[in-house]
Amino acid sequence: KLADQSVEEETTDTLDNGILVPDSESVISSIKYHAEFTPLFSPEKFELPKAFYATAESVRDTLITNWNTTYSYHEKMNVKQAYYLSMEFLQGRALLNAIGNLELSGAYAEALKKLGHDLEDVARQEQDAALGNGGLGRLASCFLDSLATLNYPAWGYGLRYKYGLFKQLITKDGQEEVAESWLEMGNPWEIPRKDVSYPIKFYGEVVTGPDGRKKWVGGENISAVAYDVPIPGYKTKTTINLRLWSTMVGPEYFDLKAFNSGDHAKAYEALKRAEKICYILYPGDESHEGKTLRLKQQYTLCSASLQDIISRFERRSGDALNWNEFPEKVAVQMNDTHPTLCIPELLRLLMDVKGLSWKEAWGITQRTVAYTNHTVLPEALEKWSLNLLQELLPRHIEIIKMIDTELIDTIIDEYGIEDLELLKEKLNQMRVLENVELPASILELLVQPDEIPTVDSVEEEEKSEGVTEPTSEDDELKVKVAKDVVVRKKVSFDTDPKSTKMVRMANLCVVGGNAVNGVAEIHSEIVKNELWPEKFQNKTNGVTPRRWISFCNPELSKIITKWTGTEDWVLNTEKIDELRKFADNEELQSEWRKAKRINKERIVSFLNEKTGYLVSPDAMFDVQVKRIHEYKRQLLNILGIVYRYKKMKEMNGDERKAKFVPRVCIFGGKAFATYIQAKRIVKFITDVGATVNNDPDIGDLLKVVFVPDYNVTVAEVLIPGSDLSQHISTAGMEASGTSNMKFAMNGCIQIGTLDGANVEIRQEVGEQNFFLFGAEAHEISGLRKERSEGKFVPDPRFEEVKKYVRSGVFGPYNYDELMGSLEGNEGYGRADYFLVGKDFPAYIECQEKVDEAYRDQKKWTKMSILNTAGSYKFSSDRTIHQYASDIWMIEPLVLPN
Ligand code: GPQ
Repeated sequence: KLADQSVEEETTDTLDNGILVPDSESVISSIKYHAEFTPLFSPEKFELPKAFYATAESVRDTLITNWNTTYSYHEKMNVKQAYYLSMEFLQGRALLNAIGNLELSGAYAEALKKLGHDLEDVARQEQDAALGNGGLGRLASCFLDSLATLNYPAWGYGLRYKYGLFKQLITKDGQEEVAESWLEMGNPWEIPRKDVSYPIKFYGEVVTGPDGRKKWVGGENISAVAYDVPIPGYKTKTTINLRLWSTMVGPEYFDLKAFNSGDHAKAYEALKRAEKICYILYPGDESHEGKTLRLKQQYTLCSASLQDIISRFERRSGDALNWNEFPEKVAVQMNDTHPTLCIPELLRLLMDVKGLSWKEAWGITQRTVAYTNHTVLPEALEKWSLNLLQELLPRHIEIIKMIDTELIDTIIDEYGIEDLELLKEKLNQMRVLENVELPASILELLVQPDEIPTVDSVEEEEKSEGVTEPTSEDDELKVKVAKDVVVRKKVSFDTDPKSTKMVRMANLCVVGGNAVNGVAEIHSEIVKNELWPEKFQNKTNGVTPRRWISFCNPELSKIITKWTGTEDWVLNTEKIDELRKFADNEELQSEWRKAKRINKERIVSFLNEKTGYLVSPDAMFDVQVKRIHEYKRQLLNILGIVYRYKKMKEMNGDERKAKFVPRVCIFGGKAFATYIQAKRIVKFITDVGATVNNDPDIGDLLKVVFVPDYNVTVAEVLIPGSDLSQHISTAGMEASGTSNMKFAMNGCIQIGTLDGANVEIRQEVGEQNFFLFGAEAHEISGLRKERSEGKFVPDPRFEEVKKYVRSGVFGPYNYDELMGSLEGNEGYGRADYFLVGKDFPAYIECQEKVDEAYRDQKKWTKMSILNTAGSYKFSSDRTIHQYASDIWMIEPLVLPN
C-alpha cells in the first residue's frame, strides 16, 4: 500500500507561532513514502544512506510548504528585500539544522527509532555542502540562518559548484587535494527551477542601435539556471531562499554533425565550456585560463542574480513600474569584491536594456548596492587586468571607464588642482583604474589658462627646436597636440607601459556603493576612507547560536537553559549573560565540567577514527582550526609546541610532570592548493606529531594531532570540546575571525593577539578571561622596518627552537626554507613578515600562564563560564539587525498565522 504522504492531515500539535508539528507517526509515513519512491536506491532495503535520503526528502516537503508560503507573502506585501550576493556559502550539513529549526527533532528521532535507525547515525550520512573556503563563506551561511530566523525578507544568491571545496588528505608528504563530488548522489535540499533561467554573454562586441542605445552582441552565450535551497528560520515559518546558479547551454549547442563525423570532443565543446564555469569553487587563477574562468564565474553570479532581481521588481511593480523606486525595493550586498561586477552590470541592464540615462542609472545603482570588505591583505584585494575585462566584458569596461572619469571629477573637486602632488597621490590611491592615463578631458582641467599654448607659442617652440617645416597646417590641431604635451608633462601619472593596466575592484565598490563596512571594529577603522566618511561603517561579524551552540552542543545548551531559566537564549542571546551570576556556583561548575568532558570524549573517538591517535580526555585540548595561512601563524603555534617538547626532553619524568600540564594540541585547516608555504606548514605539523606522539618519554603529556579535512562538520565536533583555542594572527591582519566567537560561546578560553574580533571578545568576556600576548597593530609597520634594517635581535629561545627543528629531530624533510622564511635569508622571501620571531617569547610565556590557570580547575571553569556568558554579542542575529537597519533599510515581515 502506498504510504500516506500527507503530513499535515495527521498533525496533532500546533505551536504558539501557528506552526503545525507532525507527530512521529506522520513522520514515519512520510519517511516511508520517500523511501519507497526515492529513485536513488533499490527497493528492498532500508539501510543508512537510503534512510538519510528518505528522511531528508521528507523534511524537504515541510521546507517547500514553508518556502512557498513565505514567497507568496513576500510577493503580496511587496516590501523591500535584501539580496546577499556571495561567491561562497559554507552551509555544512542541513538535516539536524533543519529539523532543529523546525522543532521536529523529537518527532524525527522517535520516528527513525521506530524504523530501526538512530537519528544521529542517519544525519552522519550527509555530506557537507562546502561551497566556500572559510570564514567568508561560513559568515554568509550564518547570515542566512539569522535572516530567516528574524523574518527578514532576504535571499542569498550564489553559484552551484559541482565540486565544492576539495577534500584534504594527509599523507606522508603533507596535504593532498581530491575533488569532492558532493552532488554525486543528488542533493535532497535543492529544488531545480528549470523555468528560471537567464542568458549570460561573454566576449562579443558593443554596437550602437538605431535608438542610440548601446547593444552588446555576438560572443559566447550560455544560460544560468536556478537551483533553490530553502533556508528555514528557527521557530518561525519563514523559510527564505538561497538561489544558486548553474551554467549550461541548450541542446542546440550539441554539435551532432561533429559527433557523427567522429569528432566527439568538438561535439561537446560548447556544452563543456558552459558547464565548466560551475565546476569548481575558486579555480586556481595563476593561468590566463584560470583567471578567465574565475571572472566568468563572478560575472555569471552578478548578471543572473540582477536579471532575476529586476524581473521580480518589474513583476511586483506591475503597472506602477518606476525605476526610481528600485532602491526602495532592493538592497544588494556584495560579500567582498567578488561580486563587484554587479555595479557595471546593473548600470548596463538599466541603460542598455531598460533605456535609462547614465545619470538615472548611476544614481539608482549607487543607492542599491553596498559592499563588505573582509581583508586588508594587499594580495587579497582583487584587481583584474583591463585587457582581460575588455575582451570578456567589452560593454562593462566602457561603463567602468565612465565611473572612473566621474570619480576623478569628484577627487578633483575635493582636493583641487593647486597642489598637484597631493592630487596625484589621491588619484593614485582612489581611482578605479590603475596605471591608466587620465582621460584627455580631465587633463585639460588641470592646466591654468596662462599655461595653455597658442599658435604663436607653439610655432616659437618649433623654431627653437630647429623645426623649419610646419608640422601641421591645422592650427587648431597643432595647439591641441601642444596642450596635451604640456598637460602630460605637468601631471605625469607615472603610467608604466610595461606593467598591466588594472581595474581595482575595491575602489569600484567604494564609489559604486552606498555603504562600505568592515567586519570588526579594529578592521573597520583600518578600512576607512576620507572621501566619503559617511559611507564607512562597522558591522562586527557574528555566528548563529542555533548551529554553533544549540545543535552542536546539546550538553551545554541544557545547562544554559537550566541556569537562565528559559530556552529563549537561543533567540535572545543576551539572556546567556545571566550565567555570569553563577560563575562561582559549585553545582553549575560541576555540571559545566561534566558537559565539557562528554564533548571531549566525543573528540577522542573522532580523532581516533580519523587519525588513529588515541588521546586522553584528561589533557587540556588546545585547538587551532582555520585556513592555513602565514598571517594566521600556525607556525608560531607549532614552534611553541616544539619548544615545549624540547624542554620536556631536557627534564626527567618527575620534573616534566611537575612543570607541564598534559595537552592535546589539535590543528585543522586546508591550505590553498598552490600555496606552497602553507603546505610546508601542514607537513611540519604532521611531522612534529609523528615524532612527539610516538615518544615514550612524553606519553600523554603532549600530543600533536592534525585533523584531516577540516570542515563545518569537524568544527561542530571540535569546538564544543576544546579548552583553549588559538587566534594568534599578526595584529592588524585578521579582519575579524568568526571561529573565535564560536569557541567563546562554547566556553573555550582563548589565547590571542589584539586582532580582529579578538579585541571585542576580550572586552566582552573580561580581560582576565582571555590570554593576551603579542605586538599591537599600530606597532607592526615599525617592527617590520626594524627587521628589514637588520636591527631586530631575536630572543635566544627563538634561535634555539629553529636550530632544534633544523637538527632533524622531526625526520628527513628539509625545513631550511620554512625556518629561513623566519629569518629573511636571501631567497626565502619576506624576512619574517608575520613577525613570528618577534612574538615568540611573549607567546611561550603566555602559554605558561595558560598551564598555570588550567591547574586550578575551579578558576578555569569560572573563566570558561564567563566566556560563554560574555559571548552573547557575537550572535549573527545582532549583526543582521544592524545590517538591516543601517544599510539595507529593511524590516522584519512575520507571516500571518
Ligand atoms: N575572509 Cl577576503 C575569508 O574567509 N576569505 C576571503 O577571501 C577574505 C576574507 C575572512 C577573513 O579572513 C576573516 O577574518 C573574517 O572573519 C571572515 O572573512 C568573515 O568576515
